[in-house]
Amino acid sequence: DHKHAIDRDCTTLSRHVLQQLQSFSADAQDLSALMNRIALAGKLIARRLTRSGLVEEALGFTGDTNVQGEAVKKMDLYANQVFISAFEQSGLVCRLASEEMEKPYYIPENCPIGRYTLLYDPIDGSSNLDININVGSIFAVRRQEGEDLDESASDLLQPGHNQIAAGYILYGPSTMLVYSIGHGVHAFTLDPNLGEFILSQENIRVPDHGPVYSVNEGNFWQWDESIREFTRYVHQHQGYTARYSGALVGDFHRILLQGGVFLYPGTARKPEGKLRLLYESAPLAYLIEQAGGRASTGIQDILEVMPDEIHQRTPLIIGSRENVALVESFVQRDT
Ligand code: AHM
Ligand code: MG
Repeated sequence: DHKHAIDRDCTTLSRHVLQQLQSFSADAQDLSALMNRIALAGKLIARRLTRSGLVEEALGFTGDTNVQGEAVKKMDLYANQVFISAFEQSGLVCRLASEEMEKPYYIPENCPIGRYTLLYDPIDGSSNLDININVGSIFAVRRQEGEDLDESASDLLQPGHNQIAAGYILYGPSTMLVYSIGHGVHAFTLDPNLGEFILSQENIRVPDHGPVYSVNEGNFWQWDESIREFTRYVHQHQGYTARYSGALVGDFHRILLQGGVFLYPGTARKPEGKLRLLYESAPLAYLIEQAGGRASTGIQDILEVMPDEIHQRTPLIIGSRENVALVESFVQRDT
């Protein structure tokens, strides 16, 4: 009815954050403001993506390569800058670390009062940009420990358990923001008329088992024998189906909602796989655990991995508890 529809439309993201913390404490206000700024970044990126076929600056490469040696796209750069701009004059975030920046970026006017660090992958799945299919942004918030006066950011080298918020924005047929601040996982859909993220699914639980396995099987001969054995197993048993879009956020979103497993194992060329711990694997691991699922390297929980450096990579096996355990059983058989 009328009242119900109005109530639903009023459950905006910032209101939801406050509701969950049930307080007007400084922390609750901070987290609400943080999520609001992240949402703004998401809206700006979504706006540009919506028209990307028409705007010259939105497609193609810049001609530079990033720290990881990957060709930078114009959209990667734009999105990276949007997150920085969104946090200027916020007094919240002193530091941002992203896939596109070798070293963390400090916002001078927010330091040292900003008590939080934002870790993010501004555009994940960039190879999908030029063909107009799904991409995403991934983020995590950590409390800044100490003063970081020498700008070494060494306090960031902590396991994912230290995250206080994490989530992603999925730029698909609609734009969605999925987040957790340690009280379950919640999804919001951008209403383009309101320009607001409105609650669409609360307390998402990932099924204990799901049919989907999501992995780039083109790497088959690059994998360890244990992962080859796992894929042989799913080929030989009924009830599995393959889905892989080449963009982690979309592939993960499917698994969060419907169950199954996503994996990016190590390869002969990249023994740690491709995905980065601090701003790809750990935020999604935080979400999946909040939803009742699991994330593992094959031998260790992702949230327990102690990073050696900011851009560290890690093998990732993430999704439904039973599916993750099955992959682990193959990996651990060899050890
Ligand atoms: P990116 O952040 O440079 O876009 O790379 C990450 C992406 C993930 O979204 C996706 O899961 C993976 O790379 C796909 O890699 P591949 O093409 O090797 O299957
Ligand atoms: Mg990425």
